[in-house]
Amino acid sequence: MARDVGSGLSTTPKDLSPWPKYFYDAEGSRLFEEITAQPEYYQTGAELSILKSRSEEILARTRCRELVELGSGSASKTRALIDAMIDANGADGPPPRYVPLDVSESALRESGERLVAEYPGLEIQGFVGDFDLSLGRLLGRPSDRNRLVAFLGGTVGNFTPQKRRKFLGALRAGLREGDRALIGLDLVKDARTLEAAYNDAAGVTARFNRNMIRVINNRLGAGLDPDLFSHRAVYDADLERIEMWLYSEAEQKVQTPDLEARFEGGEGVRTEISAKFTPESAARTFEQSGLELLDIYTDDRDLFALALGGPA
Ligand code: SAH
Ligand code: AVI
Repeated sequence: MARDVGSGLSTTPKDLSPWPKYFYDAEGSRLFEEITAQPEYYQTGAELSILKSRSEEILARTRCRELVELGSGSASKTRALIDAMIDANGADGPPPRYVPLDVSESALRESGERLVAEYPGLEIQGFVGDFDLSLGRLLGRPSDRNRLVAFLGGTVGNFTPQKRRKFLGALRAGLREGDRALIGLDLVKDARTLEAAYNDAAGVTARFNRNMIRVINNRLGAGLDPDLFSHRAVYDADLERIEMWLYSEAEQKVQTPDLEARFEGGEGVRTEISAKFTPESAARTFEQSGLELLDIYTDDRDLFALALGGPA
């Protein structure tokens, strides 16, 4: 982490967006859940509506008995897929299995405990880990079932373009014949709707953004003052992405054995990108990674999409 943060704070402009995982300690996971309940943050409701209306069709079509979920978080939307997987599987063959992976241990434990209680017939094997590093190992586990690998929430948009290609390439390489991938993509739309979603009136996204500074303080002893940072999120229509930034209102210095950095007063650091897709850019993204795009499902307001793919 010291190496990542050190390199992110030594570029001009400062850029921590290649490492969105540093948002998600227990407090970051809690704040993300709070974001999903904000009226401006349309993604969660839109994706849930697609999952509710299409899960049955997706599971009937893919006939998967194992649901692998990357960056599962609270897994609250996943129930639609789990229900459909259980319904689509007759009494024959191995029981359905759910395999979530998340870097946030608290989110994984809480969601796992809830699901164990709710679904007595479901096998659950959760993994705490970083999908940047362990996707190959996760998908390389032996399995006697067709797998549906879900990556919900639009988290694929948080990768830099280079990391996105690498990640989807690794996902493609890990899919076996009969496996499918289901990837949530937030869609391009007017800048006002997008910027409102990342600058909610209650200030929850601002707190989520500042939480990255707290994580850096807690883990690296950086001693930055989170309250000196102001939050801004802007939509770049050319790059089709939201960028979240934090601006230090005063000069601040970090000097630890592992990390040295300095913020000028007014200097910013990009903390997150969140790419938005069109059906065309989604198809291009899949093609570049060797994934065959089988279908794109959208909600009735075309806010969000779920792309279903398989090994090409
Ligand atoms: N899928 C959920 C959560 C999305 S938030 C939803 O749709 O609501 C993004 C999730 O990805 C968080 O739970 C976070 O902890 C996890 N995450 C972020 N970077 C990660 C990484 N490198 N490896 C594993 N999980 C990661
Ligand atoms: C997890 N990810 C898809 C969220 C997003 O919308 O990019 C994270 C987030 N950042 C600010 N608000 C929500």
